[in-house]
Amino acid sequence: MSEKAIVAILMGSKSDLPNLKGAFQILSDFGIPYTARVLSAHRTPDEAASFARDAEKNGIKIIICAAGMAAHLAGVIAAHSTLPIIGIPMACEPFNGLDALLAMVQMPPGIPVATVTAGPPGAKNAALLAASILALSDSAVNSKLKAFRSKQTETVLSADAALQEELKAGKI
Ligand code: RP5
Repeated sequence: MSEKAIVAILMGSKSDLPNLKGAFQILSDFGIPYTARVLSAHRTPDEAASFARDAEKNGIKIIICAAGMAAHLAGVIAAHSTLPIIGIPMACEPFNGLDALLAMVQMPPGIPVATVTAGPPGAKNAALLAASILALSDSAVNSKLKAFRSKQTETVLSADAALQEELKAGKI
């Protein structure tokens, strides 16, 4: 995206990127300018802290952080910024994301991280949550969010209608 980014997606490793495609897609679909960085709480602690400290003055409004294992990225970013921070636990072996979920969700009172579920579904919800926050003050994003919900409802209702037809026809 060339427009000035207002959402930043941080990932603890480039290996997280394939699981984050849904977040990029939703931000693109909603016309929300974003940027992305590989920054690690453990492997690049200084760069991660400095990104967090400068984010607000650089025009970032929301930071999404994806990390696996001992997933401290979202918490460290939240420690250095008062922007809304959304955490996505990544599923890694051997504990499949439960480790990252607990590391991310168990923030001490005073430094919140809005943690979504692990993996690709969490990535989509992180972007939708960012859109909901932005929709409070951006009517274009608000309209897109409402259209997204309507379309989703239609998709489920048409799947239900198809299921009823299959039941009636004795196919199930
Ligand atoms: C975390 O460790 C990353 O966010 C990633 O989910 C996990 C494994 O990283 P790599 O060893 O693949 O770089 O910090």
